[in-house]
Amino acid sequence: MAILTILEYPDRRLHKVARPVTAFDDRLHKLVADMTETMYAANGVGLAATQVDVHERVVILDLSETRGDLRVFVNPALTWISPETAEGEEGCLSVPGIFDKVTRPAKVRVHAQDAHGNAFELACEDRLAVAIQHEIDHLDGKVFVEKLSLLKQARARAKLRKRHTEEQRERQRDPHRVARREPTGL
Ligand code: GNR
Ligand code: NI
Repeated sequence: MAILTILEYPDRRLHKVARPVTAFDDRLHKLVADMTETMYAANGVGLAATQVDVHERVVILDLSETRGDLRVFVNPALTWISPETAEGEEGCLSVPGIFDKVTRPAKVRVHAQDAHGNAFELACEDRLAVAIQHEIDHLDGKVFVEKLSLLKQARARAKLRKRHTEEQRERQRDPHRVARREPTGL
């Protein structure tokens, strides 16, 4: 297992559209294992392969308190979205330090495969509905800040660029320090 580097907005690679998975092999299982270790290390509730610069349709989620309820979604697709919407506060491991309200369909149904290729369908509401939509957006090259006003998007880019240059300076001073990481809640 390995902890992978999480891409941070603004980074063009976050806007690539991921390809469907066709082989449910050891390589896929290693990707899922590495993504799992990376998500837990970063205190995230979800992670899309896009965020670790792998442009394949793989998502993991763990919304449990105990971090012991991992769900793997390969080739996830929404098969139904509710007409009613809900507003929720979102954060993203690829947009550290930025949290804002996003409006999305309140309930969805998702069709996906597990790591062995077995198909399943899942009805999602509340935080699960928010999280799976957030992750499928990543696979389609979309980051939640793009749902905010253009002013907020510009502010987010400015804040993160500043943060990245500060981190670069800190690394020059101490090349061995580990990056700061905050939990992203949900
Ligand atoms: O850890 C995460 N928390 C979160 C909070 C509100 C809405 C969505 C999320 S997903 C995020 C992890 C992440 O960036 N996944 O892509
Ligand atoms: Ni995210």
